[in-house]
This record gives sequence, C-alpha cells and structure tokens, in this order.
Amino acid sequence: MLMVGAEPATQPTPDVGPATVPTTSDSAPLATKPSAVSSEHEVPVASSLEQATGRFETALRKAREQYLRDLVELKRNAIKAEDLATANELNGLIDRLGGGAPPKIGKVQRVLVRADQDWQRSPVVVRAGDTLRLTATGTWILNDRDPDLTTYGPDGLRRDGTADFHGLWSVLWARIGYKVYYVGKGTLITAEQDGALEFRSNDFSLGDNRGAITVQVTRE
Ligand SMILES: [Ca+2]
Repeated sequence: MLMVGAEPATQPTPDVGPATVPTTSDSAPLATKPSAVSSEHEVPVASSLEQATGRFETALRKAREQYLRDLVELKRNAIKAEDLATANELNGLIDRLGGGAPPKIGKVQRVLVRADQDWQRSPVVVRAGDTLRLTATGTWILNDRDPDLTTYGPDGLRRDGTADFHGLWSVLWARIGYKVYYVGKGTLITAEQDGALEFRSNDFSLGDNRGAITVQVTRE
C-alpha cells in the first residue's frame, strides 16, 4: 500500500473559544493552557532582542510617517485659512521631524506672508553664504476700503500690469539679520548673516490690509 502523503494522525484540538466561562469543572485545568496567552495582541511575544528591536523600530517609523502626513495636512489647511502662525508652527514641527539635519540643497519651503503684519519670521533659517531662490505669487490688498483699486502683486503691479501709488506699498521685501532684500516676484539672494528669513510688504499702514502672498523658498 502506498504511504506517500499520508498525514500523521492529528490530535483533535479542543475548541478554545473566546473566553467563555466554564460551566463544568472538567479534569483539564484551564490556567495552565499555553494557548491562553493574550487575546489583545495577535502577534506572539518576540523571541529575541533583535526581533523586538526590529518591531519597535518599524512601529516607530510608521508612527512618524503618519505624524508627518497629519502635520502636512494640517499645514495645508492652515495655509488655506491664511493662518500664518499655525502654518509656521507646523513647518517647525515638520522640520524637526527631519531629525535636525542641516537643510538640504534643493529643499523647497512655502511661506505665507500676510499683508497686515510687520516682519514675519519664516521657518527658513540660513547661514551666511547660503543661497536662496525666492518666488512670490498671489496678490494682496493694501486698503480694504477699495480692494478693486488696491489689489496688487508682490512686484508693485496689478494683475493687468497697471499701478498707481499703491504699488509702492505692495512690494515684497525679505530680511535676514540687518540686511534687507528686494523680492518682488522673485529673486536669488545670498545671505550675508546667519538668521531667520523674514518677509513683509512695503506698506506702513498695515491695519487696512488684507490677504497674503505665497513665497516659495528653494535652497540653491
Ligand atoms: Ca494699507
């Protein structure tokens, strides 16, 4: 008789269902059953330090990735709501998640510059000699009593290319330390000092301003 493939007789396994209260006191002592480990964790306890560490690192990496996705989404919402303070705070957290490594060449950051605020510190911090490419888009309003007349781009021009004296106030400036740079619609700057990159409009009457300009900052 051919015996290939014949299974050894398996023991009929008792059906250990989901923690039922035994109604009868059988001869089998329940407390010593090895299968009654933990019902919350499907994964059995690690059998080596290496395995435990590997699992821990994987869980940590996944949590960090999720946290980063959450932060990026929250930042997107803050930018949409023109909430620069929150957007910058989130930017800082996102940067810190990077492990405090020095900023990489080619790194791109977006900063929202409000029309109604004085110098606004961005999360971009540079060292003297660093080169940044700044590109500004959008329009802001320099007097919300007359938005039609005073909606301007960061270059001091209206969308149609015209301007009156309000154009003087709409120009976008950047600052690092004591040094101020004209930005307009975009420029390439090399930092003369260490410090945070700041922005503001050229307007001195800020209370009646509205809107924000978006600046994309790229490390060259
Ligand atoms: Ca104004």
